Amino acid sequence: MTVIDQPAPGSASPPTPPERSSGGPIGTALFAIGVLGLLGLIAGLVALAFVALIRDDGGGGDGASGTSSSALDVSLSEFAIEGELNAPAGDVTLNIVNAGAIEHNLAVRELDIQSNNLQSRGVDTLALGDLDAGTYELFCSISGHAESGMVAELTIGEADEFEDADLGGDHAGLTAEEMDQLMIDSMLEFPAETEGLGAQVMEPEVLADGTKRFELVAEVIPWEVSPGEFVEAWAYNGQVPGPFIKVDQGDRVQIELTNLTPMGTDIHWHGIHTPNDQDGVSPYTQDPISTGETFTYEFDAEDPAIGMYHAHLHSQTSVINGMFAPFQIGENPLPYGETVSGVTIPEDLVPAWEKPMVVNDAGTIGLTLNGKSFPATEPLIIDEGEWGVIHYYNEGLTAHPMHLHQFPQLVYAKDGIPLDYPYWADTVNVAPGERYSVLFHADTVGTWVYHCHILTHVERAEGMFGMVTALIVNPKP
Ligand SMILES: [Cu+2]
Repeated sequence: MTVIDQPAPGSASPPTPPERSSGGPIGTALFAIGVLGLLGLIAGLVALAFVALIRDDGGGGDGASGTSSSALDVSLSEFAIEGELNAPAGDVTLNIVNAGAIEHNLAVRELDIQSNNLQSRGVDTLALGDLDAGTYELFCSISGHAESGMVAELTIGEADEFEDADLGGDHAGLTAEEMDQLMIDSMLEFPAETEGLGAQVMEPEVLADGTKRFELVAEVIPWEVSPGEFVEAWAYNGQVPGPFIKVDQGDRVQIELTNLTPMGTDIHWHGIHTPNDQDGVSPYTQDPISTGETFTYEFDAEDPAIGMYHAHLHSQTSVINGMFAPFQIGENPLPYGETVSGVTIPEDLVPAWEKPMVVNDAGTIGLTLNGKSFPATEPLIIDEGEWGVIHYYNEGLTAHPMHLHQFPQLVYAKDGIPLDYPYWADTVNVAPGERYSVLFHADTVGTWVYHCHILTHVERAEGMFGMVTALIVNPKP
């Protein structure tokens, strides 16, 4: 636990300080992130100590081998087998979850047994029986999956190797100090540059009759989700999230989609009023747009909306893999002049900026904010005293409680519909399909962590990742 005694950044050098290009505010951010990580680490170490106690109890503490019992969590995805792949000799059970988008299973070559075939999010338990020390090959037996990367080694050690602090997971054998360092190093990488930026506002072509025309191409592309980690994204115009389409109320809108993905598709305008034949739900309202085909949507942007667009056909593959984007009609009215829980929103408020925050948690994109995983997530930067507006959009499979340190968020619209009674919250839970619009007042200088509060969505043994960024409040210029 040497990290507790570490001086605050700036007052002394932390052990093996990484090179950094940014200065003071980031330092504060890192300290704040460090506190968050530290809390997680402490919780983790307490849990590990507890596990160690149970193991001592079960093993009798007399060095007897073969009496240990381990349950290991193993996760399947495209195309990897990850999780706890170490255990002492003894009875071993695998708790398997398919965290991927397509069907997988888990087989053990030396034992000639395998789990059921699991659909996405499916779970199974595989009892391996009493295992001797050695290595065992795990693989997915579905054709082509092992060759694509779904192979892993399960290491079973001598029972007494595990009597001391066992940090579990892929890091058995690392000391607590080494585990601290992994976490700290991962956090000091923020903010990291990656290729590609999603949700960029798209300029329309304006036709002679005033119609605003947008062209979209859906295709599978390499997408750098975190530094050096490229995934096969299903993207509109090479972006995840796809281009941000903004139009005015009363506009005639035309959107041409060319499908270069391997499966049929369509676009549903989520939260947008359209004629039924433009709702984008093949085969009910149109034929699927096959690979290589083009289809043009056209409708009047009647009502103000904070909406989204995404594929509807094969959504469990295409949407979670990246085919989602924000769509806005008109201006969204702020609660000007209203007093909410004692705080008055200025009559003449002009926010410094208004930003989309699209959350996802599945498919090839995984746990991300605007298509990027920490440390590649974009820091939000604002001057002291300014107000900011964030629109949340959930295109994933589970809810995310989005927690902004220091500044309460005024929830003033739900799914683009202004609330008669806005409310303040420091954590806003955003379920799949939902949008929340929030306003905050950046009245305190510093770098403030901003993250999903499901802690496994922001940390793993290797360090911080996923749904974390920071709000950087600079002193008034
Ligand atoms: Cu989350």
